[in-house]
Formats: sequence, C-alpha cells, structure tokens
Amino acid sequence: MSTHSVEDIKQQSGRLRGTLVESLSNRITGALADDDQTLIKYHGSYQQDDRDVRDERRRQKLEPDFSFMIRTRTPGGVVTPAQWLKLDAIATTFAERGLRITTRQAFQFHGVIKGELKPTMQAINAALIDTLAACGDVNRNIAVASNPYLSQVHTAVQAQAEALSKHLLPNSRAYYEIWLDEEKVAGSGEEEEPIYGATYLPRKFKIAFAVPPSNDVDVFAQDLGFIAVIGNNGSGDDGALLGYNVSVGGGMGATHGDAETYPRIADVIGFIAPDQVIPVAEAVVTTQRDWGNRAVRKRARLKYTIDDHGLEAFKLEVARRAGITFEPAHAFAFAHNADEFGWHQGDDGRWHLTLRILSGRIWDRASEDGDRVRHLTGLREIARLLDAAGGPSEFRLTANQNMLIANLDDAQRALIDQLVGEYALDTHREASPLRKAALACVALPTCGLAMAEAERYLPAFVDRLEKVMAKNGLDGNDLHLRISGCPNGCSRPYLGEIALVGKAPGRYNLMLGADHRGQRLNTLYRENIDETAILDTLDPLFRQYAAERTDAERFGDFLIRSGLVREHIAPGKALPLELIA
Ligand code: SRM
Ligand code: SF4
Repeated sequence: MSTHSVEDIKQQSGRLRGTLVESLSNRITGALADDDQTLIKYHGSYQQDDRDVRDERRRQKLEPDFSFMIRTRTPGGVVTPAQWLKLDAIATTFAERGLRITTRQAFQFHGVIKGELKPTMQAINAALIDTLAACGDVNRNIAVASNPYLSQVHTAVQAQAEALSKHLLPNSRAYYEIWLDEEKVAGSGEEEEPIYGATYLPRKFKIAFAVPPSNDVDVFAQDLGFIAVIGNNGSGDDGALLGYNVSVGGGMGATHGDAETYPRIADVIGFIAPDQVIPVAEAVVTTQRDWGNRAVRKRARLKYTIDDHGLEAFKLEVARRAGITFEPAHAFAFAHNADEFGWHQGDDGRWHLTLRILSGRIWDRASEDGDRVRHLTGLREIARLLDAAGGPSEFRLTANQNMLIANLDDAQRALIDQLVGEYALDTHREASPLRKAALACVALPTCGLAMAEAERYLPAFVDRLEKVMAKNGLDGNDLHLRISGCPNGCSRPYLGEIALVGKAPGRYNLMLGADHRGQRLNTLYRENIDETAILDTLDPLFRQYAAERTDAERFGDFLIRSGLVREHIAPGKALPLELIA
C-alpha cells in the first residue's frame, strides 16, 4: 500500500510515468511498486490478485498470485470483425477467462501476468484499439446507446462520442513511451495538459450518450449525459438529430454505513445543439477539475461537487466556460434501460442481432451439465465470416454487458443465424425476461474490493428467484435484477427493481423499488441478509404484487405505489416530472 496520497502520486508522476518502466522490468515480484499501481490505471490496467488462493498463498508464505486486468477504450463498444479476431487472439494468448464485456461497453482481459503486460498492450494497439484513460481520474470509456433501430442517429451520435473521447484524452505521451516504445523527446514528463492539468481530475469521470426511447446506457448514473433529441414534429426534420438534453451529477458509488456517500440520479440542465457537445463537455470536466473535492477522495465525484456548490451555480459556470446559453430541456421519454434481444432492422434496412452474454463473459468452458460452451469459438467463426465478406458489419457491445452483431445485409443474416444456432449463442431464446435483463459485476475472484460474489453467483441466484416467482404465478415477468459484490455499484445496482449489494461473503443488502427506465433509485429494504432471507423477504412481496398490481404495472413501481417501499428521493432525487413526457 502506498503511503502517498493519490493527489501526490499524480503530481509527482512526470505525467503518469512514475517508475512504471522499472516496475515492469523487476522480475523479483509479480507486482508493481506501490505508486505505480495507482499510475497504471491511467494506462487502462489494474493490478489484482487471485482472491480464491489468497489465504492459501499467505499460509504458504508466498506473495499473492498477482496478475493484471486490462480494459480497452472503445467508445460505444464498437469494433470491426478484424478487431474482434485480434481481441480474441489476445484473450486466448495472454488472458484467463476469455473476453469480458463491461457495463461501459469496454472489453476487459483478466489474469495477464506482469511479464506479458507489454506484449498484450502492444497487441491491443496493433488491433488499432488502445487502453489509454480506460481507468484513473480522467474521462473513462464513453458509453453510447447501442440502438439497433435508428441507424442514422446512431452513426451521428457514435461519431460525436468518438470525437469527444479523443478530445478528452490526456496529452501525456507516457502511454506511447512505456508500452509502444515511442522515443522520449524534450519536454517528456512535462507535457501541457490543457484540460486536466498536472493532477488530472479529482476522481474518475463518466459520460454517456442516450438515444430515447432506450436508456440502455443508464444515462442518469453518469457524471455527464447527452440525451439525443430527435426531430419528430412532422415539420421536415423527422428522424434528424436536433441536439441533446444535458444531464450532470449522476453516480452510483457509496460506502456501507457512510451517509456522506450515496448514489445520485443526474439532473437535466438544459438543451444544446450538436456542435456544442465538445465545449460543454470540456466545461463540465474543467469545472469539476477546479471545483471538485481533492481533500476527501470519497467525496470527489462530480455528484458531490454539484451538491456542495449547488446545481444552479454549477450550470452557470459551465455555460460561462463553454460560452453558451442552455436552452430549456426538451421533453423526453425513456421506455426501458434493458436490451432488446434478437433481430432488429435499422431505418437504413440493415440488420442487427442482439445476443445475450451472461455477465458479459465470452469464453469456451465446460458448463455445469457437462456440455461444452463454445461462445468464444462461435463468435470467432462469425467474425471470420464477416471479416472475409468486408462491408460495414461491426460488433457493438451494450452497456448491459451484451452485444450486437450489427449492420448486416439479408444474406448475412441467414449465415449468422446458422452459426448462432450451431454455437448455441442464442441463449436469449430460452432465458426468462428476468435472466435476460440481470446484471452482475465481476466481483470475485479478481476484484480487490469485492465483499461478496456477484458474477459467479448470478446464475444460481436467478434459478432460485425464478422458483419463487413461479410459485407466485410470476414466471415470465420482466423484472430487473442487479447484483454487485460491494457498494461501489459497478452493475449500477441502485437502478435495479431488485438489487443485491454485497456486504460480506454470502450476505447482501436487499435494495428494492427502482423503475425499469433508469430514472428512479431503489431503497435499502433489508440489511446484511443471506440468500434464504432474501428469498423469504421477496416471496410475500411477489404474492402481493401478483394479487394487487394494475395492468402491466412493474414490480418496482408497484412497491412504491403500494407504499411497501419508501421512494428514494434525496440526495439522489427523482427527475422533475415535467421532463418525463
Ligand atoms: Fe467499477 C472499481 C469493475 C463499471 C463504480 N470497478 C472497480 C474495480 C476496478 C475495482 C478496483 O478499483 O480495484 C473493478 C474491477 C473488477 C474486475 O476484476 O474486473 C471494477 N466497473 C467494473 C466493471 C468491469 C464491472 C462489470 O462487471 O462490467 C465495469 C467497467 C466499466 C468500464 O468499462 O469502464 C465497471 N464501476 C462501473 C460502474 C457502472 C458505469 O460506469 O456505468 C460504476 C458506477 C457508476 C459510477 O461510477 O458512479 C462503477 N467501480 C466503481 C467504483 C465506485 C466509484 C465511486 O464513485 O465511489 C469503484 C471504486 C473506486 O473507484 O474507488 C469501482
Ligand atoms: Fe468490484 Fe464492487 Fe465493482 Fe463489483 S461493485 S466489480 S465488487 S468494485
């Protein structure tokens, strides 16, 4: 553990270089020097250790089983078939447990050992993908609605997200020097960082672009959100991107038992034109850079800056820095924050197939019933086919850890269907709505902050929850479940109609009452309970829901309307009603 504060480490790092080169060449340990463990995050990697063997290795007086997680910067999660093939090869050569789709449309590789970090980074870059700023106190991977319908809007919004992602990259050449052997030049270590300054941001920063009616990116969980406004007034601008409603101050992370920290729903502060995205984003980022709390790290996210300084003052400062005036926000309506599986045809006639990927983990492995799951191989075959065909086909990750095979013509659709069937990639066909929408963060064994299982626990918990639902006549009901191994909220659990937030091994806080559109936070209902208690708590609530719900009323909405769960208002308050059309 470093004895230096994160602010000091950043300040003294020579623009994110630290002693990473020396740390990487030290063969005595599988770990990096303490401060370098902080700095490598800005390069898109985390030092981790296998927590399944941590105690045993301690008993044997061995150092922890260190390895690294690497995360890509893939705005909107879009990659070509050729890139997919390269990422697959990297996962197979250097990583354990395949390719992992994250809740921000990035790929993660787990289990890369220190000696193979540099070749892995080089291989990722050879695929024309980088990992720069995928972690750390900077702007992270930008999430974009995966949108299988409005193809032209998707293209426009995706292009804006990519340009913004580039604009907000750190200026330091450290990444290129350390991983790609770029020559050092005069001024290395002192590069100007016009957006970030020498200490970068007080904390991580997250942006998403949403395209209603889908809120698949959970825009209100983001520091900064752009909600596309599409012309539909019959005046000739139908289908065109008119601009964006801007939202600020969303966030999920909290600490158990610490009321100073909390999840927060973002506020909508006004409407801007498409060409104002970059100036507004830069103004939000630099205001957070200058106003954010650098003394108390757990209060450093933008959501606290806004609550401490006041929304109006923050909005005025952003408008001043961006040189714009916010127009009143346009009405918008989100229908859901989950993915819609199967084939969809875009407005340009091309086809998109949304596949469910359980907790985003794509790998070949033995299944519990002894069969072999061959999803990595199946997607490799699909990528080969599409790569050989050329054309605009692409893979698109979703912020719900699923994926699209996108931009296909009629003939390709038939071929893909065949391969999807052959490799049993169509798990969405059989899965219940509950299972299809369920999210779980990585948690054990790699996440150093996990207090309980999440990804590995999800399938078994869903099996049992389905039984309780069936007992109450609710089988087939669409219900959003999210599990996180700790209160940091990487699966955005506070937006789940039902959420389990890890407290200790096998024990969770049960949160209830969010909506299914990502617009209302849930509330703590029972603290620190085990699976039996969770199911016993839900059973009578399901019974009452089945008996008393109004037509099509969702579980979360029912719990709030019936008063069974108290609505979570402050500090993560509900959206102003007039904005919900
Ligand atoms: Fe996260 C930290 C995994 C999305 C809030 N998150 C971590 C770390 C790096 C643990 C650590 O710091 O040592 C986890 C690595 C686990 C592993 O072994 O891979 C981790 N977070 C993930 C991913 C992979 C979860 C997943 O199952 O997909 C997601 C990667 C996203 C990406 O591609 O960039 C991921 N994390 C999120 C989200 C959801 C989102 O961004 O939409 C959140 C909540 C939104 C937010 O930021 O408020 C989230 N992660 C956190 C936090 C709490 C931040 C806070 O404000 O308190 C931490 C801990 C921290 O930063 O100190 C954290
Ligand atoms: Fe790890 Fe907690 Fe994030 Fe899960 S929510 S990945 S346990 S930090």
